[in-house]
Amino acid sequence: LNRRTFMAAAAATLLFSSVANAQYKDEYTVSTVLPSAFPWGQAADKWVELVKERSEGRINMKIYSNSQLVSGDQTKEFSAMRSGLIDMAVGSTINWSPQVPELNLFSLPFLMPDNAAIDAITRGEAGKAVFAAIEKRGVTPLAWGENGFRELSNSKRTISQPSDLDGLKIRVVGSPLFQDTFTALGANPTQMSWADAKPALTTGAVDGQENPLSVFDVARIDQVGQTHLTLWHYMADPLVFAVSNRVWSQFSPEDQELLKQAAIDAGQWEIEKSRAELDATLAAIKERGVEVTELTQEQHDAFVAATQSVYEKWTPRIGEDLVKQAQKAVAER
Ligand code: X2X
Repeated sequence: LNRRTFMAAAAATLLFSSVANAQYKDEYTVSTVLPSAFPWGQAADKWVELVKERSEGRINMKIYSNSQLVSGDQTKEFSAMRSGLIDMAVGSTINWSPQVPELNLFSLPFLMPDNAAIDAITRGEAGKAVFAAIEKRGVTPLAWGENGFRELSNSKRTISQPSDLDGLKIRVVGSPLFQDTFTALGANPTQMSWADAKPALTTGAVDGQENPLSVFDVARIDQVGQTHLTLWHYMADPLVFAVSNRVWSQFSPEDQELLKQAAIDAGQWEIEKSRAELDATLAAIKERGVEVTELTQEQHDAFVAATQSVYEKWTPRIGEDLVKQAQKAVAER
């Protein structure tokens, strides 16, 4: 061996061994808001299980639910992942929207009338643009899941038109967009974490809340006086399976692919499962005596008209092109 060949071989060996021995953590943290009793938690469980199986135990992930890694403040989850405090998460677009304004897209009232509309956005160009926006802010998105269409409940009265919301105190989630939606409808919105929501409903500090039927059902929201439920399908929050960029770059390309495919499979599984369970969930809720209101077309249109100001204010923040792209995808679904 001449000297030059030797040096090249040594460098190659060094490079190879540094990749092959890349120090993986014994365990990766996965943050969720909702635990295993909910479809959301089950999505994370499935991801962890598939990764463990397919990596033959090389990659281990541990779920920390109830936003415990961010002391219950779900709106801090994205920042914690970006800074590497959390390795991975299955998170709601709502909770990450304070850091990724593009995620407010899904919260625009009545943008997505049905499941096909959600899919048209997430599986199309708009979905890609949203993923690019997440990535740009330090987190690698891998796949979509679903929390579900968020329906409105309250302890006071039947809600079938915007004026029925007049003065009602409604607990809302993370993004200021929700303040605007409920203010436009004449309600009195209060932003609080999921951890604080049930106590606030119990004491009557708030009159109402909005969440998917699966959450209403499993969390037994009917037991804290929420006896009126309006199926208005005003928005749905997709879930995103994601990894902190700091952690992502430490995985070999093969393991990145493994993590991604497992997330795609877990997401698909969870989306199908939670959609399939919806009818039974609604039946169970009715069985418990909750008054369920469905809107006529005319009533629905009144809610759409009453929330137009949200589009005017938020379209520039989300991005004009992205909103148009999404609306086109929905129209052509
Ligand atoms: O806080 C909520 O309402 C929940 C559980 O649905 C979310 O994290 C968006």
